[in-house]
Amino acid sequence: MAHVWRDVMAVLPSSETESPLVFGEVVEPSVLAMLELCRKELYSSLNSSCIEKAQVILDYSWEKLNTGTWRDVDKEWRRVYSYGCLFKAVGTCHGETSQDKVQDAIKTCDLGLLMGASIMDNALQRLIVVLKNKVMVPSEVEDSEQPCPKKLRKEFILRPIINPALPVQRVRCPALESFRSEFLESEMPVILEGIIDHWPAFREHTWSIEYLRAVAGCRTVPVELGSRYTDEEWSQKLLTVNQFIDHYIMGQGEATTGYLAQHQLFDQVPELKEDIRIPDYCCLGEGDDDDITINAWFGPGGTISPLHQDPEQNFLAQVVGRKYIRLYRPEESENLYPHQFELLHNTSRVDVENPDVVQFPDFLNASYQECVLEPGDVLFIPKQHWHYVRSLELSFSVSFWWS
Ligand SMILES: O=C(O)CCC(=O)C(=O)O
Repeated sequence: MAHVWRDVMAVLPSSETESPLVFGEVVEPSVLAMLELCRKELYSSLNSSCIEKAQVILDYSWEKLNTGTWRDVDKEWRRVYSYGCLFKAVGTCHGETSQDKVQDAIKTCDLGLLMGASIMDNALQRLIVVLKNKVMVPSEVEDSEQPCPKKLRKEFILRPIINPALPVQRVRCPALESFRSEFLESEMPVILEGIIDHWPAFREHTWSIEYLRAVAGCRTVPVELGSRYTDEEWSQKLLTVNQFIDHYIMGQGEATTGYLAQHQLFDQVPELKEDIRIPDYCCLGEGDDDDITINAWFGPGGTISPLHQDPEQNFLAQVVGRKYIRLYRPEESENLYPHQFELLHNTSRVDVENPDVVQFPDFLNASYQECVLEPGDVLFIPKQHWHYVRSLELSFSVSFWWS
């Protein structure tokens, strides 16, 4: 793997002095001294000792990131963590490099992107662009390691029977004003048709497993494991997108359900963000585009998001596959038996499609609407509306939370 080091170093300024390390006083002088030493060794190609120091910085700042609530973590510690990741990733690429080393360096950068804060003109993201070009593309890996073609994991998926008396209305490209008066102001769910057909995700870069592998296969992302986040055995794990697809979509021996449900995917993988557009209707909110949270929901058929409510307006855009969705108005909350604990008070205890009517008798009194969301549909879920979601096949949706 020629030129890895040269290309990687090109991401950094050409000399140490061009990248001053400046932190607020919350960061102790000893940590700053360690960072400076680490950087010095990087520029002097003393990579193994630099990696050791970077690891000390990572371990120390990791403690700070995990003390107290995330909101209260000082951003300076997130910057320190990012520097630790950057120096470690660059150091890993010195000398003889292998696919494994490059993959390790990408993972280190991803951890910095997930847990750290932006440093040096987005150096971690720029480093990933360089490293991604050094990783074997999936078809090369497949040709060399996987003689058998893989098939999608087969699930037994219950087909919903939609009650025609309780449908969600469908409207094609309504004008902004009519959307505002008929749906936003009256807090009425609606399926908007034809408003995302122009997304590159449906055209130039049709989203598929192969495409995801190509743009994000080597990227490390947090994955939810378990059928629903309310289950005891539910957990989260860091995996590459390729590992997630192999284990949870292609189902190589995995019985557990895995869901790539996260709000950082589009910041982590800008290629995917370029394939989508913020719906125009979001301009009816108060914030600007930066205030909108964009979430990715990628998983196999049968994935369930338990009945819950969110504090913001939501456009749930369906790109791949279909999803069954049940909606309850906020006034029904009492009939939906929300959890008592603070953390889950926005989530119902009822298993919507298989309710325990002895434990939750009033659930049957709650009126609801339901629909199947098809590729190209966008469901408007007004804020605080309870929603339950089950994917009917391999599915990729994008939701936009806005206020
Ligand atoms: O698609 C899903 O599984 C859940 C979507 C959701 O809960 C949301 O967008 O708020």
